[in-house]
Amino acid sequence: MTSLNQDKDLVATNINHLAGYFFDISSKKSSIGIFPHARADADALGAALSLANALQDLGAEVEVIAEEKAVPSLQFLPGIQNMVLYSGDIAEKQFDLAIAVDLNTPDRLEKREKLFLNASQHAIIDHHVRDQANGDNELIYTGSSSTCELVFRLISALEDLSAKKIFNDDIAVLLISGMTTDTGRFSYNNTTPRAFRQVAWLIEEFNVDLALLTHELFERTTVTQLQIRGDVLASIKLAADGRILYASVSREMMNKRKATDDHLDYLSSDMREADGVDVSILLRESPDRTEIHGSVRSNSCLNAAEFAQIFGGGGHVRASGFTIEGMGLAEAEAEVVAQAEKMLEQCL
Ligand SMILES: [Mn+2]
Repeated sequence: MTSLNQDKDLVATNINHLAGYFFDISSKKSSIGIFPHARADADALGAALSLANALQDLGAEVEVIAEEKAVPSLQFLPGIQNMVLYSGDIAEKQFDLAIAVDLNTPDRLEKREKLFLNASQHAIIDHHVRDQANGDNELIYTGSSSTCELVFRLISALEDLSAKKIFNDDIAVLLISGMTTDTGRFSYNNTTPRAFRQVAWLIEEFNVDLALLTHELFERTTVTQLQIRGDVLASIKLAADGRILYASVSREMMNKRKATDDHLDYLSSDMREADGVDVSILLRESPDRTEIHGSVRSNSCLNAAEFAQIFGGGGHVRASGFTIEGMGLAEAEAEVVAQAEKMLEQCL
């Protein structure tokens, strides 16, 4: 797999170009819709809400349009109460500019795809792999730890252009939340020196309660979550002589505990940590049982992004996701595990 979006100088030019464009369109008081991906995480929401805060400051009318209500661990994010939940009422709205954050193909916007495409102009800010060069107003850089790291650079450029202070306490909390989660609290290989520098500066300059942020993002749990995690971990299976660890979560398992999908967050990452495991795979039935959602984590030569692409998904080299339609859980499990075995064998 190649990525055409890793050129450092090109990225700096791209950031300045996009900031100039955002500055112009905001000063015309344009209407801007910002779109995080479905089942938004802290990076997607942190990027969307901080960019909304900044562009509003520059005169734009900005709405963050979400697919669904944010999960409980993200309810503390500043500005989340102003987020608009997508409904049919706004389906025909036409924004002057629609910005996708933390995704690079509009189909990841699910129900909101049409609303996004309906806008007069479009921009994309993302750090996921895409085998296609950046188009106009597209800032896709896989060398960035997170979309929030890119949004930091954009806001910095906007401060230069506008000669005013835009960063504030809320933006600091939002950007730190995105960078902290996407880097696994600065432990994954995607962690960049730049992310450390940005976070250090934000903590220096603004009022950020790091202990509260860490509690909300990583530590808080519920009895339900502990129970469903226990059920899933007790059901894990091994393949490829223990190199693949996988689990499939049926709706019966979820319903028994009254669990929701976000209760399974980070579980595939935890599974990957078992000694000797090269790949972890977590499959779960969608609430309406029409789809199987897969989450893959790799410690090894298996490229998780390439793996997910085979099933129509995508992501990063070590972490990715996909959705399978028209297959039951058992059938999907057999296919996915067979594919992982094949790819592990090939990349030895
Ligand atoms: Mn991200």
